[in-house]
Amino acid sequence: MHARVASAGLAEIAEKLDAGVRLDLADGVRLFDSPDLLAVGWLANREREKRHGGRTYYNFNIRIEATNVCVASCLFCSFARLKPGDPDAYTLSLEQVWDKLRRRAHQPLTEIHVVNGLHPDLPFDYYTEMLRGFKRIRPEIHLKCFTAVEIAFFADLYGMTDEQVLCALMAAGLDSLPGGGAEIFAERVRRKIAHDKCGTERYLEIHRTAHRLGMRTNVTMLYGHIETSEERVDHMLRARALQDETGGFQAFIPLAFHPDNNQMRKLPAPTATDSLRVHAVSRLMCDNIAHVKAFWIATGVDVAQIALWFGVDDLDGTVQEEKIYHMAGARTPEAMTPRQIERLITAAGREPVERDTLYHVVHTRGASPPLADVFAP
Ligand code: V47
Repeated sequence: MHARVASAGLAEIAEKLDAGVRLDLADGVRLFDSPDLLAVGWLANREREKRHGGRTYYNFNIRIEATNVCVASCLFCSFARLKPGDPDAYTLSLEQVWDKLRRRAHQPLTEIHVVNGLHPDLPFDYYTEMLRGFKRIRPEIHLKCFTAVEIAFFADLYGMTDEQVLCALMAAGLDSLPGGGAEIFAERVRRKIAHDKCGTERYLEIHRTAHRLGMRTNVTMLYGHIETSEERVDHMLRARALQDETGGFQAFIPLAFHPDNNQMRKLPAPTATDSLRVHAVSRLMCDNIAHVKAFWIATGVDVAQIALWFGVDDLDGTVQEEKIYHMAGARTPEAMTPRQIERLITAAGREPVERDTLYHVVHTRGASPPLADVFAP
């Protein structure tokens, strides 16, 4: 074991990891409390390299937010507008939504990621037709659309079960679910920051059902607001427990809270070291979830790049036209080209791999030698 890990008081945790013994809540909290960020990162990097070596995934995707009209009033949200008539409220017509894809006919996209507000007045057909239209225009593109919170909302609004909603959307072309809407699973926090949308049990149940129906999904965690270290670790453990049951999660995605223009604007944004630590602890706790993704729009590009040595093996995608974070103060670009993403990864001493949504390799460029020891503190 590295001396630094021992002097950081993390020897017992390193031994557990060596022996394949799972970390528990107290271990996770210790990882958050340890003053030595590099020691925590070293452990996370070791787990990352065991699974992926230096490989770092990204995908060529677009984000479409078809409406920001939303009946929920989450304290962290700067994107939602409560009523269709509000000055900044918008709802795109299906033609406008499809045009976003048509305009990118020249791009070798492999994924469309759709997240919307919870609009009270649209018919269910709006969503099924949206998916059918995407498949008509580009049948080969993977559709990762609608969070579990949206699925629960559709079920309640249209008088269907969660499973019926999922099946109808799958019949229209849905391929997987994104991980949004998880926020923090602990009831204390969820009651405060997201009191009027689907609760933790239902979020997890919808992912369970999606997995049973054969879809893969992601799971997120919104960090850096009012949650404690214990609540962060509890969140990771609840995701891990469902993964033990189903194996359907592909990636765990920590999302850095952005405080501009929302009801928690008095809180400071999480710092760079907090972000690095959250990603590292996620890698260590979620031992059964293959990928830990840094959403560079949320962390900032620089932190996302450094996180490649703190447990992260995935940088999400080219994204394009992101609104949720930019309305909350993100100063990151709205898109990166595959070349820019690859340059970031290569400059970090990692090996870029373009993947599709299901982590099939699309392209590998410039394999580099094993890098396990480069990071030894
Ligand atoms: O659930 C909203 C978050 C999420 C803010 O599955 C905010 O591949 C920070 O889930 N500050 C939606 N975060 C985005 C999302 C996502 C992103 C990237 C990849 C994937 C994936 C999913 O955005 C929401 C919420 O947790 N969010 N407002 C804010 N002010």
